[in-house]
Amino acid sequence: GNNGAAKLGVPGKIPPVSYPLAEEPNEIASNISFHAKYSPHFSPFKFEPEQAYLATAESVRDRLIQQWNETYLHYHKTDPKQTYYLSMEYLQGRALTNAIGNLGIEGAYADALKKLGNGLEEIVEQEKDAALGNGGLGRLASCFLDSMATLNLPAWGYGLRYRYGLFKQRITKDGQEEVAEDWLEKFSPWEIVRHDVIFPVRFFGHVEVNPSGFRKWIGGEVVQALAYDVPIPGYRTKNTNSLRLWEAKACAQDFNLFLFNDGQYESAGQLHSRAGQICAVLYPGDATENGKLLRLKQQFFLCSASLQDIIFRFKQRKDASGSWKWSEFPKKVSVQLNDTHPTLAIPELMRLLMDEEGLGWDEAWDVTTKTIAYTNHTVLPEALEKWSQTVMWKLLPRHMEIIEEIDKRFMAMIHTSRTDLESKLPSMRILDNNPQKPVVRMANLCVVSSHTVNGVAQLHSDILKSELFVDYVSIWPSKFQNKTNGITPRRWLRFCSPELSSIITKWLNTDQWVTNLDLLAGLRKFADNEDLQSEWASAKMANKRRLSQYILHVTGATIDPNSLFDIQVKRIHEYKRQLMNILGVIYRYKKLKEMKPEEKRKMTSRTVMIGGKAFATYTNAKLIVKLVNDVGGVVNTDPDVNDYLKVVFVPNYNVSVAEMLIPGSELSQHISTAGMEASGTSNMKFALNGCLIIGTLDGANVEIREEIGEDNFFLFGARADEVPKLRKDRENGLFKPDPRFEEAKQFVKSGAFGSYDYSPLLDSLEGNSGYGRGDYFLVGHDFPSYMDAQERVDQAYKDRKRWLKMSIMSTAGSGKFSSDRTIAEYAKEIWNIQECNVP
Ligand code: B1H
Repeated sequence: GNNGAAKLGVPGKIPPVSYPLAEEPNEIASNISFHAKYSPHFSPFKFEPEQAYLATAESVRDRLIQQWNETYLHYHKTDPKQTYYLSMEYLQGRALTNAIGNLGIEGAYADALKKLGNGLEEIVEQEKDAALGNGGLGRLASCFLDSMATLNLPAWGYGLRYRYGLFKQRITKDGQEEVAEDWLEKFSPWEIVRHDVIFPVRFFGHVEVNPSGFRKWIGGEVVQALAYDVPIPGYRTKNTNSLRLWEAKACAQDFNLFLFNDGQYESAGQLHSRAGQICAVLYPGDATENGKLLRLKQQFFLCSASLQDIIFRFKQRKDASGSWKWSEFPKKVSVQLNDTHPTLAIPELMRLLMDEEGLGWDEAWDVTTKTIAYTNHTVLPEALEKWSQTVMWKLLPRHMEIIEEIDKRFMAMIHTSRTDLESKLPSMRILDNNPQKPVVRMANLCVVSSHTVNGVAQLHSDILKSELFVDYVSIWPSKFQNKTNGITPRRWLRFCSPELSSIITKWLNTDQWVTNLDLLAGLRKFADNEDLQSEWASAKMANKRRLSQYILHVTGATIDPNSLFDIQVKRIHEYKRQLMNILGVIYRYKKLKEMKPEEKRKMTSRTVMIGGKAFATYTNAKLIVKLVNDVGGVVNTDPDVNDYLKVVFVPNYNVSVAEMLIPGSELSQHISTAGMEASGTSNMKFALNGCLIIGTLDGANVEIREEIGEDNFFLFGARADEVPKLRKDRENGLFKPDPRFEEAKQFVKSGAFGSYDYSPLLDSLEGNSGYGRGDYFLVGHDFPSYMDAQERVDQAYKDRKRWLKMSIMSTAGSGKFSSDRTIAEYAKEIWNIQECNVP
């Protein structure tokens, strides 16, 4: 055990440095040149965009480090309660524009780069996305980090430093191909390796019981967790928090020199290569669980390293007696679990408190349950984590003992004080002892062991209380909360659409909306104003042109900025119903082909863009990608329809692609089967950018529609509470398909888009019942109302004034969806932390 984090690294202990942080463009330019010359990444004789980006980033990093050190010291001195956000995923995207923007030095840096012969806009394109996440859950974590820093909250993010993040998507003639994405290939300037912060993490081994009954986990394999800190600046505040990412490392003593000298090179380095596997790659599943041992190792690695670090920091704050009281721990520490992926923090905290610190069960349980809170992000059964007990006993024998004990005590509580729930116990228990495949139900462990459980949108939180966790609600009615998701207005409006931002600032006569998004409501009274409308339209047009250029560049497709830009971008999943979108497009295409020229001329011209990644083994998701590409191939080369319809598959959707697409969007589709999308967060980003939504009453759509007004939302489809009956009706042969739906499917079957075998997709829409068959996602049921809503979209778009008004009303009604609001609610109602402003 090497607990080398003993030194704090207080910046004040370092002798003063003469290194001014430049303010003025000439100084900044010289600072950038300094890095180009002395930070040894490239030859000093070359200063092309790549070198310019890295040197600029390093110059910005100097400022971040300055603020970050001050923040760390201030938190250390004032010792407030702190929050630790544990997440297996962070979808950070690019950092440069965000850092410069949050620091408020955009202008000076742009000028400095101009002096050096570069444009800020070009060099930011050099940065690779940090894609250490899959989709909404990971991006939410990143938006939360931005808000926590901006609100001056003493908070840390903890995650893993994956060598390879989410795969890069290539589109070939066979559809999606996955390629490893090497985001660290040429060094990341945004992380600071902390050789002074390193903790041992154990796997396997066994439990030893000493004569006094004291239990201890020993043996097995030990890897080291080494910290990398990513500074997270708040917007126009000194507070700069940390995202601490762990990397797994073997120790030098694990390298077998004897074997190496004997020529057995692979065996010699075996422990090193096993340690290297832990952080090698992000698990790319988005809503499916797949019981991989390596994934469980990753989860435990995150939990153990983070808790050791948290406890280490807690112990540094000794009281007057030179010691600490464990009962004080929940007054200094709050831990938030981002879904069940870091559930092992529960038994690990219990173990550390009991076996390492000597607390008894009751005391340890009290500390643990007062410290930990859990956010649920999905009700999809296949995404609810269940780990094999056999695997867990092998990998984490002591933790399994603790989990068994939690399960036993939970049952005892039911038997003594809630006999009315005894019949529910089999599904409420943490252990599912089904002899075929005994598993641990991670969500149940979280509910039983957390002080607070929250869903991510009102509808989702209601479903948690009435369905998934219904039986627990009567035991702990006040444990369950809602925290509707949010997005950071910095990245998702201020920086990604400077054009629209200036107009908003001008009409609100303040830029305070960037940190107080409710102020956007002030735009409502100008929604009919012709001057605002025309400025609004030109900003949107500028963004549409920029997007058209991008689409041309990445796909070769020419699209018309005067057409309606209709976008659906998100992970490809059957419940998100990209299939309904493309079937609607197919129907539209067929009708256009049948129309006479004068009929066609009355049609609203559309460019439909669809993008998203499919999980590599998710057959139907990959088929959807293929179908969209094939439809595009036919439609875009058909001169009969080209003035009225284009279909583009946007490859490799990620955070920076989103920053290009969303500002240029006019209509976006959020069309999941009601009850299945927990919240959605891109819906908020689109609405904030004045994009209208066509959507179902699902997730946060419900609240968005409430805020922006039902007249400004194209609603269709079944409600969540109708879904079970509709599925039953279907089983009972009561479903009559709409002729438009039949026609669209038939057109695909006829080979209009090539001879590729789409039958698994089309078959999923047929038959009687079951997940993946019998149209479980109700595409057929919702299709007619979807097409009617699309008809309303076409009509609305023809009335330019009406459309612009709706667009302004969307932005004006988006105030609630700032992650600043979400985080302020977590801070007050779950974490009980206060702001801690760095002077
Ligand atoms: C969400 C996930 C998820 N919910 C399993 N659940 C994963 C599940 O790697 N895995 O195994 C990864 C991710 N992701 C999303 O969370 C919801 O679908 C969205 O509706 C929601 O907006 C988002 C943030 O709350």
